Amino acid sequence: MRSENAAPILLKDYQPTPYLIEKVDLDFRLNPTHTTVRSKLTVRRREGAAATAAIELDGDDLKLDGVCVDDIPLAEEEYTATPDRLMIPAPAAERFELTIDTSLDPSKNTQLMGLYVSSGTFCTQCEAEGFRRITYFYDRPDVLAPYTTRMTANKKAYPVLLGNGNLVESGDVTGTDEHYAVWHDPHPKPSYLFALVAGNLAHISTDYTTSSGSPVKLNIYVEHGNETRADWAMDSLVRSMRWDEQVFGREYDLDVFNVVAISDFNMGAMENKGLNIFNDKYILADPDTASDADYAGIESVVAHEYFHNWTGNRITCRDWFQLCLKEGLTVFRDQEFSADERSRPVKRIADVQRLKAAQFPEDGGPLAHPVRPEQYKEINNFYTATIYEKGAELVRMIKTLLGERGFRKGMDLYFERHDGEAATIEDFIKSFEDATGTDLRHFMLWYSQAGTPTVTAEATYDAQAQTLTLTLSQETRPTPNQPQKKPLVIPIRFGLVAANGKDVGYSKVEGATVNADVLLLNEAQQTVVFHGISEKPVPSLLREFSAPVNLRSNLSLDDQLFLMGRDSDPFNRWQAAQTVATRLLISRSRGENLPQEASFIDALGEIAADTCLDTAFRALALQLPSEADLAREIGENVDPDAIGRAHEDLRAAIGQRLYGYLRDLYVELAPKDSRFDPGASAAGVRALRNRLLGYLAASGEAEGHGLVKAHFDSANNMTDRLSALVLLDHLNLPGKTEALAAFEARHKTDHLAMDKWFTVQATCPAPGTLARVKELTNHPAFSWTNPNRVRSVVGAFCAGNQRQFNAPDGSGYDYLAETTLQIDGKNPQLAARILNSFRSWRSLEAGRQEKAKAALKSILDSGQELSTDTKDIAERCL
Ligand code: 0A1
Ligand code: ZN
Repeated sequence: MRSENAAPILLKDYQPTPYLIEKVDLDFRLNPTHTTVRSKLTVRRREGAAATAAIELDGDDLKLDGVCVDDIPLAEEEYTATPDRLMIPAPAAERFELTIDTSLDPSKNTQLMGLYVSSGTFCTQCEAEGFRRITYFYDRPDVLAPYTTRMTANKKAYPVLLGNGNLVESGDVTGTDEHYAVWHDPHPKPSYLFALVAGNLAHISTDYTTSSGSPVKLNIYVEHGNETRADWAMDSLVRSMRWDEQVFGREYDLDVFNVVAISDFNMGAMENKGLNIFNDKYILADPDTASDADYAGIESVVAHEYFHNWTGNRITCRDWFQLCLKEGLTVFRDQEFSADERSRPVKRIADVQRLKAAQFPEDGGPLAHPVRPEQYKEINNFYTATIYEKGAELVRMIKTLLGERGFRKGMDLYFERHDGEAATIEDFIKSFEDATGTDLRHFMLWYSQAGTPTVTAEATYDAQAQTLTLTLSQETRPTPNQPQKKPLVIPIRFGLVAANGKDVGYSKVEGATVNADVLLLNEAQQTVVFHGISEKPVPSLLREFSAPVNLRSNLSLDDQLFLMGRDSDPFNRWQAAQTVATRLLISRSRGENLPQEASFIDALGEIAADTCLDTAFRALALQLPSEADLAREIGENVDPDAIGRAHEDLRAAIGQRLYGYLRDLYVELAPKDSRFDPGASAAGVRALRNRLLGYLAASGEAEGHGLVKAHFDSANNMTDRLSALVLLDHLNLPGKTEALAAFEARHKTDHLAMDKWFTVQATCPAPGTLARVKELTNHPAFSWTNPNRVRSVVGAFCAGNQRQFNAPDGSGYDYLAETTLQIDGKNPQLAARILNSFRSWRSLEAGRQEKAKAALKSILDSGQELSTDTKDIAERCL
């Protein structure tokens, strides 16, 4: 485990390596407890580098068995080796072959970085710095080389041997029970994209032909018996490949594309060249075990990893500070893919919900950092919502600023210029500037300035002058290391909505640049006047959520109710409903009821029944902001119990006022036959029906409670079964115990379904949940070494249970501190990630703040040696 007290790594210190690696040849002899690796590197001194320059390679926990230069073993005094460094002072030749032998014990690798064993299968994870746990190397993204990988393993135990690139040779090792395979990847790549897999796996295959006619074999490898559960992932892969050809003009570039599902994985999936490795959660699906959210998640993660082939692999990052270059861009691409495959407004709402739930709190707390950070202590801690989701928002804003055609021209130029290179954000932005002749210098500030801007808008209408004046201002609060903030370029998509719901035109505008329906706010304060407006409109601002900002406006609740019913932009209809609900809920949490509540509930009823709207959209519009959303909106002195009560009360009020109406709609929407269709429109109907059921359950009506149990008992798919189970458990409805037992009995051998059963219980808002969480960690299906299990119990409790994690006695905080310490010794990445649940502690009321702070301190003061990952998060949180 890395646990050094190192100084931070700084962007401004970037230096290229003095040597280049022209070619990498790896030879693995795979054995679970003793694997040997021979790495032969063709090394050349970089032009201009001093002849005296040492070659200094990275390692992590390595055991060196020998080093040769041009096949001659080096004597011990000719190099220095520690587990984390290999240094050869000034090699005499300009070009030479360096051979390094290391040996590993993959069975003991609990960090799941480097080479490890998951359910008997050898697999690797090298991003960001895992390759150095296999062999000494320049383990950094700007050192690119073609790789050849040879693997030898027992044929019976490991019949499948996979590597990057194309298979060039395979066969039996005569006279032994072993076989071998040689894979060659001709595309130069950095070490973080290296991968191998060896195991006894089943697979499904499809033949794909690229738009220019090249045949590609697509394979998805899973554990035996799971083959049919990979069909949806394969379908998603084929659609992603076609979409990237059509929308970005990007084709696949090898003879084979392999995907492997693994059950022990720290993250979602990994884009290794030609050999993507996935957390099995993002591959396996069938109606009985996967919810609609899982189907959508698989589609987007499969697409994401595939899209990395161009944005990440063909063009990679110069250094890890540029991580958003591949991640923000690839998230943007996968979001656009899902928007095209499903409903664009629904996808946009879901993405914004995720951004606000995950990124806004990060940007507003002690872990805030720029989309392109300037320093880090532990790169693993920078795979964040800011790099990914806010990074995607920046790409989306570039598209909004340049328009569809300008954006595509810029992307084409970026691919043309930088293919085969390790690039920077400057290179990316320059491609757009050069392709369109636009100056994006001011836009660069979005990459370097952390924090979520708050945009304030005040509208006043002058009937006599027929003008609408918008007074706009922006402010970004200080974040760690950035006390002073500058005004950003903020594209605000807008419309001025007349009483009939149509956007009104205007004759001219003063005070801001407006291109079509996009207004540019680029100063701290701007007064914008629209002329020639004959009736008082209601401004609909930030349509489609055109910038990642908090918008505050002087629109009344009645104006918001109007937009909720009439805006032509579906995103802002949803947003208006959220804004009204937020105000009602916050008032309720302070013991006041606003008079607009009844109108709001009636407006929800209208949306519920409006068949002109997409069903998935109706389901989203009927969803109240979460308890966490409300805590974020309140921002300080937060009392999660008061928020929880307000939430429960408003749900009950909606259920009661609309009971008969929603029940009839619920009955009307019942599926006509029992066939399961995972497509977006059938999923939309399920989402709406389950939302209605939620209100019927919250109403307190005995009939509603009965419907929930019947819904559970008759469910023929996971979405319906799980929705009903959540209601039974969280509202403590009759039938809860039987339902939990029935679910467990049905799914006890399926770890992904059991994760849902764990999470339902861990997120129950009732007192007693922490005790239940502790019990669940002793359940036979639970394991402390599997990240999915830990996240489904501990992670779900800490990140998804506002009331019980934040229990006023501090018990939730103490539990998180203890479990972090317990996990840290085995899997630092996992420990650090769950510790992120402390990131908003400063916004709580004083009593809870004190308890949270003490728990955080207890981690640093425990006397236990901490990983760099956990120490970094704990220190920054404090
Ligand atoms: N590049 C991957 C994310 C990823 C990062 C680090 C990992 O190490 C455990 C694994 C995966 C992606 O964006 O999908
Ligand atoms: Zn990614």
